[in-house]
Amino acid sequence: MKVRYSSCYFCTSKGCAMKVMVDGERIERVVVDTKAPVTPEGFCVRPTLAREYQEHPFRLNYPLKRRAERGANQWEEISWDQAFDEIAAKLASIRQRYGAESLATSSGTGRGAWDFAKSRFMNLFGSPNRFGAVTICYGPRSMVWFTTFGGSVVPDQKPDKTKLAVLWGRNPHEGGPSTWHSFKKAKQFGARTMVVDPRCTEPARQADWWVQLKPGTDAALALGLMQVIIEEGLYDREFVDSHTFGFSQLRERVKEYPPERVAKITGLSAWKVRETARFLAAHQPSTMVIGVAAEHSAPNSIQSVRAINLLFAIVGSIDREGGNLITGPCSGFIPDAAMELNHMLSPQQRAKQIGSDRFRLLSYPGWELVEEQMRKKWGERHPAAVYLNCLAHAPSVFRAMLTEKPYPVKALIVTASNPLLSYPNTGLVYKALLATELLVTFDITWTPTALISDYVLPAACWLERPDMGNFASAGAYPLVQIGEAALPARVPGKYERLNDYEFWRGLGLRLGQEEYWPWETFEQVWEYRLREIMDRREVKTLSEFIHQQRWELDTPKAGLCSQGPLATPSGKVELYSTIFERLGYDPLPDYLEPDKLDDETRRQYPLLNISGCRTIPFHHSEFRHVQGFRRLHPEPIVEIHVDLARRKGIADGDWVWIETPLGRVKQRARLTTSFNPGYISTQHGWWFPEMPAEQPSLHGLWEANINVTIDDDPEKCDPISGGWPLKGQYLRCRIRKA
Ligand SMILES: Nc1nc2c(c(=O)[nH]1)N[C@H]1C(S)=C(S)[C@@H](COP(=O)(O)OP(=O)(O)OC[C@H]3O[C@@H](n4cnc5c(=O)[nH]c(N)nc54)[C@H](O)[C@@H]3O)O[C@H]1N2
Ligand SMILES: Nc1nc2c(c(=O)[nH]1)N[C@H]1C(S)=C(S)[C@@H](COP(=O)(O)OP(=O)(O)OC[C@H]3O[C@@H](n4cnc5c(=O)[nH]c(N)nc54)[C@H](O)[C@@H]3O)O[C@H]1N2
Ligand SMILES: [Mo]
Repeated sequence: MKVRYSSCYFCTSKGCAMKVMVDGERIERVVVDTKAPVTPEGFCVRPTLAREYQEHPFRLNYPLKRRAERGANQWEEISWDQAFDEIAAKLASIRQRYGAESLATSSGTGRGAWDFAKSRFMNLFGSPNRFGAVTICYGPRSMVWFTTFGGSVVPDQKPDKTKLAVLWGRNPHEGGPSTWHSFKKAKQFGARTMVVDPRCTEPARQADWWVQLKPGTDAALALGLMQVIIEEGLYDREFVDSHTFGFSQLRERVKEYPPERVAKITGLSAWKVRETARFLAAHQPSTMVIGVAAEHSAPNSIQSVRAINLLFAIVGSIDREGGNLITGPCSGFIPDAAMELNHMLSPQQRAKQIGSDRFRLLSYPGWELVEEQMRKKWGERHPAAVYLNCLAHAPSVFRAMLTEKPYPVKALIVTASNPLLSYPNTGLVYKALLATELLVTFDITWTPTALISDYVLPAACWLERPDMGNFASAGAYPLVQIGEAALPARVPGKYERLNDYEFWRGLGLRLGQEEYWPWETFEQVWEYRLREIMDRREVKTLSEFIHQQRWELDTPKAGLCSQGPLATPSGKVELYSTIFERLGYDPLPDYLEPDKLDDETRRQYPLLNISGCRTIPFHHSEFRHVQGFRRLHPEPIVEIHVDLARRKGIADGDWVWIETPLGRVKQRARLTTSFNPGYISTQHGWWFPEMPAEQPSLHGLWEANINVTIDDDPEKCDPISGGWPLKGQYLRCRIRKA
């Protein structure tokens, strides 16, 4: 039996260190590599199910080509050479007829540190139309951090320093083992804890201070807290005076948010707003972990994230030991941005990025302004990768597929995402995908999206490739931690899978990109990117590096603000964002009313739907096919307040229709008292591999998938980032017993 040191990607972004015991081509056992710095820091159920997942009959093994109409589930097995040759020929023809911009790609949440390869391919191909989940997940946070602080922001929890740990719209009990363990540790060493969440989650139950605001009103709350803190003189004067830009303008803006007004918007009492402000200011430094809820709550996604960050800045918890640190890449490492070949995409092609004229922050106009600042500090090796911070607007791309406006989008390559489950307005996404001339899905397993594709290609999973956490590889944190493949991706007679790097390279080689893909394998890429660090340690190969010590850390320190200008236009923490101003947006945070709702809709669909709260063990639409996972959570659940349920004649365990003007789906009721009767909480990502694969079922795509009911109308998207609403005040619905 051998021990392999791998990076787990059963969830998103971190690449937790695992030790995989292998016997030939089989996994014996997976355990956490507790010596490494990035781990779940406690129990995580998913790695225990690695063998069932890796060997599952639902996995894709060889390239497949459709041999009947889309969705008929009839396939011909072909070689990788044939697949690449045919797809490349079709792409070349589409580029010739419609222009390079008619190729789009869809990405999900970060599931490996190979995203740079997609940007590289697309830059060389000539298309700016990479779109994906980061528009509503991490991208907004990241752009707010870059424009405000000139770097990423990470919590720096320390037993002797941290006075308060805050979870803001984040439930790590279900969705982030290491954050959950940090939260419990903070309690143990005597820090106070605070949770901002409309639902009484496990962290909320355990917190010293729980703020149960109305969904989608975080911007108003944060502005109101700043109003009290400034008016009562509770802010960190020294930090504000020395290191921030625009405090006087911010002070004027927050005057519009006295506790009484904020109370009306958030559903809290004015007393609670005041006491929350005092509690926060009295316990500094505090760490802040912001979840995805704010980013999902258009029209206030960006405004909320900005407001929360400014709140933590003025109380003095940013750039402070025990609070939160401003960070960047590890010295000696080549981060993703420097691997993307962004200079290869011409200004003319950049200007064609769909949605970038309207949503300018997380697309080329905003990214270019940020990149200029980043280069001043880090040169080429900066953390603003385009795959994280510069995207086409997904709902607008789907509309372009259907209407050819602003121009035709004829081909889509889907990698590590499942658009029929993860984007809202499934009906429209479905029609858009069917309207393409070429649809390619490159995934680890079968998915409903794969079933309607022209080519379905088998991807290596984390056990079958060397990899590093996304944050590290993007340069958001000065730590690199890497893992090796535990198992081969190709076993003659059984399967032939490629990892995502090999996939993009394979396609690139057939489209005249030979000179830009010098590294044949993903291992060679890592050796190139880690070379300086490896030379410092005098190791030659990736394998030696990993077996000696698989990580390198430049411990980030507080005090960056005093060491010279930050990577922002003013060189300071921009409470007033000059980049927002240049983009034509409000440079100060504000609370926007969801004014795209008419009274009739409000009356007919009175309930707010908090969609997609995380549940163990699933990761979005994944793992529904794996019995070990499914037994833990067999069915989709909608949580309903007992009073609402009584009014509707719904009992615990009943099937319930969730309806909107777009459609209806069914989930099973679980009665609760943990939130207000005006809301329900629905799960996302549900499909049923046990149901028929062929159209129209597509494995039960239309049964319980909450995104069937959610609108993605660009009018209701965040006006700055374009983020589509998945939570917040635009998510209205009604329910009845099925
Ligand atoms: N209603 C609602 N919708 C939501 C959310 C919500 O809260 N509510 N959450 C949103 C958020 S935050 C996100 S991030 C998105 C997630 O959106 P997606 O990332 O599209 O979600 P998944 O369903 O996990 O799809 C990922 C697919 O990638 C495949 N995969 C995993 N690893 C790899 C790999 O290494 N290579 C390749 N090629 N494929 C791989 C998996 O098998 C799976 O089919 O969903 C969003 N959708
Ligand atoms: N098990 C599991 N873990 C995951 C994932 C998964 O699919 N499954 N996905 C991963 C991904 S890609 C992401 S983005 C993260 C997301 O991780 P989280 O950010 O923790 O995601 P959620 O569970 O959707 O939402 C957190 C909380 O926000 C609350 N909330 C809803 N609306 C509001 C609001 O308007 N304001 C505030 N303040 N709170 C609100 C919800 O009640 C919920 O408790 O999880 C990651 N971890
Ligand atoms: Mo996400």
